[in-house]
Amino acid sequence: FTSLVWCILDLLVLVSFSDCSNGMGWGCEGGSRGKHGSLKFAHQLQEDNAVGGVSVYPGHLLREWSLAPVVSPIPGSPGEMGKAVVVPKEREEEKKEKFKINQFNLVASEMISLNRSLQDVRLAACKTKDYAVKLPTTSIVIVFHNEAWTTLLRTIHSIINRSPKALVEEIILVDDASEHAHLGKELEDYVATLSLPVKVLRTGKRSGLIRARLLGAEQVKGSVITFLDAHCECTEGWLEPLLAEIAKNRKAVVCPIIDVISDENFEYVTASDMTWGGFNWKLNFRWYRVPQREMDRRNGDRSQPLRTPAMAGGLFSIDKDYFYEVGSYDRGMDIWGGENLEMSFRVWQCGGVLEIIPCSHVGHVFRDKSPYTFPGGVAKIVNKNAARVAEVWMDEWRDFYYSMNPGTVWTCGGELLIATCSHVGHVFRKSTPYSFPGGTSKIVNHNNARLAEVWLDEWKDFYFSINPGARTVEIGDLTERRSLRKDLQCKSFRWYLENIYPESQMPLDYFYLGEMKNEATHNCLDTMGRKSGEALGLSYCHGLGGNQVFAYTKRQQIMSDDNCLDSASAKGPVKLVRCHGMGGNQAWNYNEEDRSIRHMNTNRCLATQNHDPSNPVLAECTGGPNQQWTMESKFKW
Ligand code: LR7
Ligand code: MN
Repeated sequence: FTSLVWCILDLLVLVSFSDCSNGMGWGCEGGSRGKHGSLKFAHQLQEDNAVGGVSVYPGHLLREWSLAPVVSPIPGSPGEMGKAVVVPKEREEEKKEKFKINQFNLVASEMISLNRSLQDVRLAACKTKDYAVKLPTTSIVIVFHNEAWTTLLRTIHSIINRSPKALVEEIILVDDASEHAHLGKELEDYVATLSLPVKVLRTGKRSGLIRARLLGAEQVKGSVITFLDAHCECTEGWLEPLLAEIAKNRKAVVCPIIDVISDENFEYVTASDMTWGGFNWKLNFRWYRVPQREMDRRNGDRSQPLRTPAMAGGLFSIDKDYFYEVGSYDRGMDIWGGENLEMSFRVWQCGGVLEIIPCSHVGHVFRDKSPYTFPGGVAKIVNKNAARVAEVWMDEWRDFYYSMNPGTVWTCGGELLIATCSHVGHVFRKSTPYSFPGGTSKIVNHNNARLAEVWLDEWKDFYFSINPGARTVEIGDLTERRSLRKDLQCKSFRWYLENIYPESQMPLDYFYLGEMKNEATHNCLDTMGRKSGEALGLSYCHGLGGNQVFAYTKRQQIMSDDNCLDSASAKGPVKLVRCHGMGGNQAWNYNEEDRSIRHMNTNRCLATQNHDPSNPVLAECTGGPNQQWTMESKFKW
């Protein structure tokens, strides 16, 4: 199911390393750890227990700390300084075979030292920042299911090697019913030899990452909980700025910049500090460019905490008491997905702050597919989690989610496959302006069933479960989460959109959400699953939502997910282009009287053409049926 778009990377602007030299070089776990701190930071040790002169964090354990030593490269060892690993040709077959186990290059990972060195990827301004001498301690919770030995242990070693020892209370590993022998007693024996306390908890039966994290959190002794995925590498100075921010504001939920460890060769590639977290109508977490207003708020200082509308989910620190105060996690969520947006909305709507701390960098192995099973089916699980987010936190904007997800969301897994098979769609598009003897839906369902049978393999079940709509997905009891929202007197989703995420892909005010049907052809506007920059389509109205759902917004956009109808000239073509929210080529006016959709810039109307009914165009406004559009929702959602 590549269509799950595991961790969507396309907007993550990657920047290359600046040329940094590794000044201080000593000390890995098992090596000599003789020296603490550096002269540069020595003055901090004289400072008082204060951040910015104000005493903070009453009632919490505050620890003095000194810098971790820098990890020096091991001569001749592959992947040092975060470089890409080349697997020898003779191991090519083995590499391919082993890739399937974890959906990353396991052979490469095994070639790299568990203590490998990395570049110091921080902005210059980060290296000279003062953090309070006294910071809260943290326990680091890592949940895993069938994680590879080397990636898990490299995560642990990178914590030990690069964190001030006094600040890490313990590492808590939560094994979520892994089936790999090395994660059993061998792991317990190994971690017992490490210089930090490492606890191994076991869920016993597969409970998913959300409930596994809740189990780990229960055992936390530190003042702060830090969650990490099980395939990370922490870089120099990663921890101090996270804890320092929480010391300033205990309701700050803070994430590092998540750098990319390549799933192909384990190269460490720095991510941009100009992206933040958002989401689309399908409730997929996505990276978007940080808007100017947030740069301005920080006075252009890129080393300052970046307020982000949403977080990726896997890597963050949160005050332990605040974690529970703000509702920990939704226990009703299974396996994977949803919890990241749920926590994002909850934190913002209930009075907290969600930030990316640009001085903290942690690498994460991003992969295209998930390696493990989703008992009960991916679609069912991910939909259930997303629906719980939508139901509890999103108020009327939940309709955007439902409109994009007729049936089951990741039938969008199915939907992507349908797009792949769009040559089947082509047959329909060419036969358009005729009636459908026997009824449109009967024919369409029949054909779609054939499509599913032929192309979707075991995923055809997703298609067949599509009716009667996403609302029937089993989402479980929500009483508890709803009363949490009420008890905490959380703000509305409108407030969140207005104040935290005005750039959101969900319009603040809109007149209409549904299909847009043409009078002459009886066809509906359809994205055909196309991407930004491609042409808008038109096809039979299937009434299932998804690609045929458009919003007509108060800002005069006609949008589908994060794309808007856009025409750069009077001649067209009418394209789907990433919404920019600035009017211009994307401003349209719908006239309820004559039902025309007028392009403001060119004063021409959206029209269908007889000779090419699947491609709507701009034409001189005539008021004819080919320019009449009905906005009337017929969806089942
Ligand atoms: O059933 C499970 N039990 C588990 O313990 C399934 C997963 N897990 C573990 C797994 O071994 C891993 O350590 O949970 C962790 C996260 O699973 P991944 O690595 O398969 O997820 P991901 O990195 O693809 O997904 C991102 O979104 C998830 C949504 O539920 C979680 O929030 C992940 O933590 C999150 N990862 C990150 O934020 C890293 C950056 C990725 C991006 C964008
Ligand atoms: Mn991960």
